Amino acid sequence: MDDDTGTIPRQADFSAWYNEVLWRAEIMDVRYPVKGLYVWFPYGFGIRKRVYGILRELLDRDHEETLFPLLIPEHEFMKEAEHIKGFEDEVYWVTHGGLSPLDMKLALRPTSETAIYPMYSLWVRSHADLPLKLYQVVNTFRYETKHTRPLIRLREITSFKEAHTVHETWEDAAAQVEDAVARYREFYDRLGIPVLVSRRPDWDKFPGADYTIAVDCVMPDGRTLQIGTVHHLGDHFSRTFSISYEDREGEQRLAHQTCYGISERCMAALIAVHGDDRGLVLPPEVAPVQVVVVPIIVGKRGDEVLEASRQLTDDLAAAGIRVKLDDRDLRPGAKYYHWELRGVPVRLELGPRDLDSNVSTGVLRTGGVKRAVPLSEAPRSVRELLEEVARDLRASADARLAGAVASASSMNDLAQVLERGVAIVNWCGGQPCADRIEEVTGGAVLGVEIRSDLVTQDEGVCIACGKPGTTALIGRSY
Ligand code: A5A
Ligand code: ZN
Repeated sequence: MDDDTGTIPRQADFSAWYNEVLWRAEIMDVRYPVKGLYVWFPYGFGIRKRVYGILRELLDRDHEETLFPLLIPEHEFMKEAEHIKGFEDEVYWVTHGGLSPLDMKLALRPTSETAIYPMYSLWVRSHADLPLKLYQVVNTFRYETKHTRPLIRLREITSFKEAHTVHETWEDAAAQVEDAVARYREFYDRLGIPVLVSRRPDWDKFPGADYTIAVDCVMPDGRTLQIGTVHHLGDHFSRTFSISYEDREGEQRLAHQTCYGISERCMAALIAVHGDDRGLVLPPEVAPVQVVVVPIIVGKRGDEVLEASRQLTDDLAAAGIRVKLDDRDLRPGAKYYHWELRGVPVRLELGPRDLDSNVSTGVLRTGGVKRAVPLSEAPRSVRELLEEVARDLRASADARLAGAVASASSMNDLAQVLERGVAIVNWCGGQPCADRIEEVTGGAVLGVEIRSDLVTQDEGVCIACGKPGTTALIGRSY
């Protein structure tokens, strides 16, 4: 991969920055010859593996992982009317086996409700089987017609984590929705990504849901990205797919369901929210390389420096830190650039002068002063530096989000706020007003019942019609 030095200004042109970083930091190769399909480079996949490790860890507390088929028979896919309406123009169909037309068309799953629920109908018998909480991490296919972008809008989503739960009552399912939202919040906390949570307007909810709670983040250009959704499915699907259970009194009852999903958009958020003009900046927990050791070999003491660098690398590795010794025959500056681009949280430089003081010089990817790392207790000292990077990352992401959210009380205000972020307005809840807001300002109603410390919920008049309204979040979204 080419490794020219030079910065990539993020603020000036976020889209250009994003594409450049995906390529140069070896996250995705966009040259695959099918639109909307992209290839993971091993380095990008190494980050993904750790990010999804966190997601699995959080879900494994009380869910079980499973795996359902990719192909869904047409007659199952076509059962739930709203669901079909929502997805029919996005489905890829398999129509042939070799040269023979299939007698039953098969859908490539755009999501797996209609693959999973016929089986749930067989599995759920009694209240003792509930709650049922399963998830899978799979590829799904959506024939997206909007502009496709790596990790953001894909036609093959490669990392679709979808959970599907079954409960006795509507209230139990509602409680599961809250639980899932809390779990997603925790997931994004671990990645240092601050989020805005809100309830989507009815016309924007998942096809076949009672309501949808969405998790959004704000990208550096001020546009929002939906990075997770949690749906209360009520009994829409349990009616259609006959998912019922015998209650404690021996009565047959319809079950209530939820589902919730996160895709590799979480990787897009990770890259975009933390990155800077030098490239990626990775939270230590998900960095494939947490520390790079760079020997500064000048003059006669090269062997000595190299030997000490090897020892330092071994000590850190033995303590379970993901460390790499960069002993390539390159200028130190070129090595710094290489690892900064790839987001490595801590760099340790070791030269003759460091050696004389029995230290290595620690440099944080998030900036700030250099720190002396005593060679005699390097693992402890480096762990502190890694924690500092995680704290720095979170603090600057929080500050940027706070700077991107502002209230607006007129359409003019709103248009201005939307130029650099998201707006808090009062809105009557009517679709005509949402449409007008979009026409005039380009911003869409993201949601109501916003859950964020940055937003206080109150009553006021609708920004579009002047009738009574409640707090709503407006944004331009990806
Ligand atoms: N069965 C439920 C979980 C479902 O499909 N929900 S969803 O349609 O809202 O998708 C879940 C999440 O996947 C979305 O919140 C969004 O973050 C992500 N997503 C949806 N379409 C995507 C696409 N084409 N490319 C990348 N991510 C996508
Ligand atoms: Zn209104």
